Amino acid sequence: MEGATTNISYNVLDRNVHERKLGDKVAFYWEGNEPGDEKTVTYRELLQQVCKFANVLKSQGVKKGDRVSIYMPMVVELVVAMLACARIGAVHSIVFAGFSAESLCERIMDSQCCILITADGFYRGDKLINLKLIADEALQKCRDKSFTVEKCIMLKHLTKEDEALSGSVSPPAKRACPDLQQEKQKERVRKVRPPPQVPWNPEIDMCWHSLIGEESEECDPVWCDSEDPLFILYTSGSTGKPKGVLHTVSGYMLYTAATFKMVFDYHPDDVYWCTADIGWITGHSYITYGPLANGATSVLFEGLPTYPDVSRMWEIVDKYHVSKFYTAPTAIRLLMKYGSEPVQKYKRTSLKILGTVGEPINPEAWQWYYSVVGEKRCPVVDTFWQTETGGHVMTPLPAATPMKPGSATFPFFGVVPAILNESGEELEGPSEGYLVFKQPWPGVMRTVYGNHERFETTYFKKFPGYYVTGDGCRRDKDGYYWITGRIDDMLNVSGHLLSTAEVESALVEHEAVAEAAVVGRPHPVKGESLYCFVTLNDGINYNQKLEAELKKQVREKIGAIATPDYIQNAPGLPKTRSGKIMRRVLRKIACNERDLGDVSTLADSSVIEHLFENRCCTAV
Ligand code: 7RM
Repeated sequence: MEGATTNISYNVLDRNVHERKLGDKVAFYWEGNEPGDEKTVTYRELLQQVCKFANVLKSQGVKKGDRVSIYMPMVVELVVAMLACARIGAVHSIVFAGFSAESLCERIMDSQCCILITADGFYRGDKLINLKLIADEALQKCRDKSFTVEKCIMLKHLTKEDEALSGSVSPPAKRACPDLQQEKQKERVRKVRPPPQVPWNPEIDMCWHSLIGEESEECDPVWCDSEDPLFILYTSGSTGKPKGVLHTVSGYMLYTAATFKMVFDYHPDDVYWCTADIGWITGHSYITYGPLANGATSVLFEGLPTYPDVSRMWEIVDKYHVSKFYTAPTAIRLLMKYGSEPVQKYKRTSLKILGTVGEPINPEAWQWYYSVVGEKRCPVVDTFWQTETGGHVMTPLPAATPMKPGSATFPFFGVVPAILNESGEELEGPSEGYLVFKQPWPGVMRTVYGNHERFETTYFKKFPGYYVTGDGCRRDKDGYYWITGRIDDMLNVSGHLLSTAEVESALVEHEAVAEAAVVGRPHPVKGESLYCFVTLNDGINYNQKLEAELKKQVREKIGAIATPDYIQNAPGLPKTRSGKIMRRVLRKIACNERDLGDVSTLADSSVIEHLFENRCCTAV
């Protein structure tokens, strides 16, 4: 579509309001961390807010092509900020609000952002995150490395809009008529919660609400070329330096709109809920762009699946009558640990389709999701895709594709997969090897920001003529594709290539096991031996009998070759903030190597020490 012009914010907002007459339709039901803290935003209101904030960005000198760094919690204003960038042709670079100052600094500098948009702070469960404090630390780190960001816009999310901040010189914000019910609710929340620490530098810092108060509710979209950049999103690379994945306007727009519509079988009366954070690609594609392009109504959830209790998800499903629900295997396995009772406390009769993304889902977790959550009424769409692919590339179409638990089934329209062996030969029929794609599709990334060579070497060099996903894959006799996990996570035991997913799945099938992670540990004879970490279900104790049962189970399911050499009881596993198990770190623990490399994406570092202390020294 090169040479064509468009604007994605126009397509997801103006068209819905003016042409499709969806102005009064709810775009988002925002549900806060605290039950009862809620807000509804219609398409018309979203358009107005986006225009106002786009005008703010223009007033601050932001122009087409400029990069804007966004570091915000899961609030409606995060969507507003990203769409405001898109409206004026600026390139957003969202950094997940769980990242450290160091990570934020690295990403700001790599993309040379001219402005940072953040918030005072937010709560995740009981934990206060002082976002502005971290953002300031990041900007200081940038300055120390001779990169200065001169402007920072801060949303007051935990502080009242007209509440003064220490050192603040901003005038009280003008504001619309407050909704009393909402204000009362916020009051309640604020009382029991200590306020965030908000450092303030009047030379740099500006308040979101005082800025928008001045601006008009109209802002013409800036027309962009089809291939103009839309956003940069960082994804971790094998070298430790994150890659700035760059997506462009119209291919990404078309692809997220089409996959959302077909994979979730979108209907106008749906209430759709994707539990991902907008800081990840899943949130970009399937909270913001895909659903809005279809004029859908979504739930935008700020909190945690376990707060205030492990029923929260199902409570929200009933509250908003959610019909399409999209989450990650890690969340399913987490909730599975607590059994079916917290799920069955709620009706869930509105649910029609369940989706998963992020990791291979083990058949055990799939069955629980399908039978307990969906009561065998709802097709499960296991969607395989990557930050790089922009949208779903391997996925069932609900109720049309016969499912196999744990398989992402077949390619989406226009995607042509192949399985290659180590020498780059295409394998036919049932086979296992590298998953590659043979032709581009609209949503594929266009470059690594500022490093096109890295783009070529990472994805196109190993097997010239193919896009290399980096994932292993098996095709069965019926032509179904089974993602076996990242190629670098494969094990080679006595010359047999084993996927970690296979062994983990066999372990999780045992009723005592909630989650498992398997890594290779060098072995003088076998090449690699299997070191398994297992997280047990609530209330179960680890003992030798269980250990023997687990060994037996894997041997029976896969074969003697896969018999675990070591099994370690692991109450917690090292995971990225998006919930993927960091097997690279576990490999180091298995070998007792303390140099863990880059752990900036690690969600909770306290689990590491515990795992080191309880290492298995002798084979089971
Ligand atoms: C959307 C997202 C990409 C990696 C990918 C895979 C793994 C994602 C599935 C999956 C098996 C799935 N983007 N992955 N979805 N593996 N089945 N349905 O997660 O860039 O953060 O990660 O995630 O390894 O390469 S991502």
